[in-house]
Amino acid sequence: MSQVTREELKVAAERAVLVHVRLPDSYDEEGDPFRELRALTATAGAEVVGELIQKRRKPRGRTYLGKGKVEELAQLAKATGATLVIFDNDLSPAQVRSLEEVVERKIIDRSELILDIFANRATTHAAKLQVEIAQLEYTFPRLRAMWDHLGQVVGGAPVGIGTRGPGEQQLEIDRRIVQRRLSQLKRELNEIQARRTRAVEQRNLDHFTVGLVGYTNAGKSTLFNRLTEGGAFAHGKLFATLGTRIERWELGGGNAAMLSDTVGFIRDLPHHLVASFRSTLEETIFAQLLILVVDISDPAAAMQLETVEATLDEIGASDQPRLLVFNKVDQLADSNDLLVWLNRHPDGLPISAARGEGLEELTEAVRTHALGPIREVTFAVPLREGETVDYLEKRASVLERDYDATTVKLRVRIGQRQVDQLLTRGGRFTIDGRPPREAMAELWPPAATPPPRRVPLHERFHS
Ligand SMILES: Nc1nc2c(ncn2[C@@H]2O[C@H](COP(=O)(O)OP(=O)(O)OP(=O)(O)O)[C@@H](O)[C@H]2O)c(=O)[nH]1
Ligand SMILES: [Mg+2]
Repeated sequence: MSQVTREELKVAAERAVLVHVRLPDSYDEEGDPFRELRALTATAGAEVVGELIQKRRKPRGRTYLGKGKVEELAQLAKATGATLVIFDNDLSPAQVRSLEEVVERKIIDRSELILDIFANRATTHAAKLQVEIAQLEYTFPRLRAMWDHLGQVVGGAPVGIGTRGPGEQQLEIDRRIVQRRLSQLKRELNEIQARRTRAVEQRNLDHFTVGLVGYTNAGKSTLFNRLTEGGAFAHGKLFATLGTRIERWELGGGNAAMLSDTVGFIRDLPHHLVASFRSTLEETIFAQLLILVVDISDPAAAMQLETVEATLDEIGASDQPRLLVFNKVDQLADSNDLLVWLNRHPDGLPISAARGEGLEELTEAVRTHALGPIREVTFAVPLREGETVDYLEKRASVLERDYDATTVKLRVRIGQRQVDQLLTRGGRFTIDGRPPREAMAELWPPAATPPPRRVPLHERFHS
């Protein structure tokens, strides 16, 4: 590719040909196999000038595509004035090199494209660190392959998709320096990670915590903003959110939860990216309740839900109760679609985050989770236990009050988790005339509500 100069690789000038190789086990997007890749390409800021598809039983070793198809690709790239070819499939560094030799264009794969988007979006120190690690591990070997035979490209850092971001100054330097840089970054990230783990554990003690999770573009940030007036960045582009935001969510009746919004998931999320984004994800996925947001107006919604569930399991967030939310019901092409979804998941809650519909039901469902099973009981509290009386008056619904000189008796409807909280705070009282633990064992028999399995976070992540 002797004629390519750095000037032609400018971001704004990036013109991309998309390639999709359909393998027997690859995800089959009905009708339009390029839909998601096109959206990712647009998010990265490139223009799609051509598309090429091939069905194969397995990838061809050296070039992934068949021999004839590679030629076809080279011609298509030339005819359309493409500067870049983006594969929907992941390529090995050797495949990138072989393809670039024939096609004479920069070749990147889906993982690199996603990394590039992350690199552009990263604003916080932690996010930049995480992206740089992933880039050094994934993109660097591929860039070396490319620059090796692009020997005439001189000076400065490479530009264009797949080469941008916080790691760009490092990409042209020696492998040994890269290794050193990597260990330094990882050390720094480990420190952040340990600090965050402690913060998450503390928050889970102090509050009821709820995490929003879902495929990218499902509407998590829009919902977050609705519920908390939180001001998260919501946008019709993929990966609008890269950091985690946490805000207070008023559940009514004096109860609140801490709600967090984080990075969206995507199918085939690059392995290195998942690894390095763990500490960001951790703030959300280890909340006491997860809200899974699905955009059911998306034709690929079923695959997206599957991806989210698989990713959660993979990263160790499989213990928390989950609440399924069907978002964007206002945008459904066919209202029967909602019935189909409800049929499959009778517990799913239909909402429209954009229009603010269904949010009361959602809040109610979360309140039920936060409070635990409700019972009607009589508390006897010494009057000097002002805090306990205060808590009951504000947080439980009081049905009757009966004061004498030293004690107040309150008939209340109260949730198991609230009584737990009172005990954790060291409150002294009786329930139905008995010591609280004894009364609780009967009111909420352990068999009916198994205690959540509590594996310390650092054991799940830092083993
Ligand atoms: N029609 C409709 N559009 C919605 C609804 N909720 C969100 N959107 C739109 O969907 C797009 C994505 O919304 P976000 O809230 O940014 O999605 P997200 O899940 O936070 O996305 P990431 O941060 O990329 O993971 C935006 O253009 C929103 O306006 C809804 O209920 N109905
Ligand atoms: Mg978001």
